Amino acid sequence: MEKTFLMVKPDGVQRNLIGEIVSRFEKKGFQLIGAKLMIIPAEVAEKHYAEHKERPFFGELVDFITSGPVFAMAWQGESVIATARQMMGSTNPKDAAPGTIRGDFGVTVGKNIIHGSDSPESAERELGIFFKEEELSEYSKLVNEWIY
Ligand code: DAT
Ligand code: MG
Repeated sequence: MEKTFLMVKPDGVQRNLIGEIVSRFEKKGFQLIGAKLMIIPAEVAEKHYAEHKERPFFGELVDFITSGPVFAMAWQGESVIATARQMMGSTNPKDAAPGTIRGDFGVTVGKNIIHGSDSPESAERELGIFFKEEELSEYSKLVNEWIY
């Protein structure tokens, strides 16, 4: 089953949106297989966002993501990578559709509430950065028979 890495950013944690965000993915039918509240060390943030190293906002992005605890999560489900991105909405909340997480709760691109892996390659890479193998729980849920 496909897995993805999702993370409530420091703004989402401070704004008490962890429960709301977890609830959306649970209600959708995806399965939580790992989670932790953590303050990201700067080196880990730089590694996570390495693809943006040359962008003018890189410094701000690293400062922001390390500015307070994040809620890092591993989720599992059919097409969870692409579907979670749709549920998050566009990167800039001003372009994100109502009903999406960024559309409902964000205002500016710098504080857009949630991160989600954008491809199978980045999901594998990011899950590897944030979780050890033994921190992910493989388990079956009876409700899956009513989803799949
Ligand atoms: P996404 O988070 O939707 O995958 P991304 O990978 O292009 O978007 O960028 C990573 C984060 O960097 C994004 O969530 C917010 C920040 N960011 C992106 N573009 C920005 C910009 N033009 N100015 C400031 N921050 C930006
Ligand atoms: Mg991205």
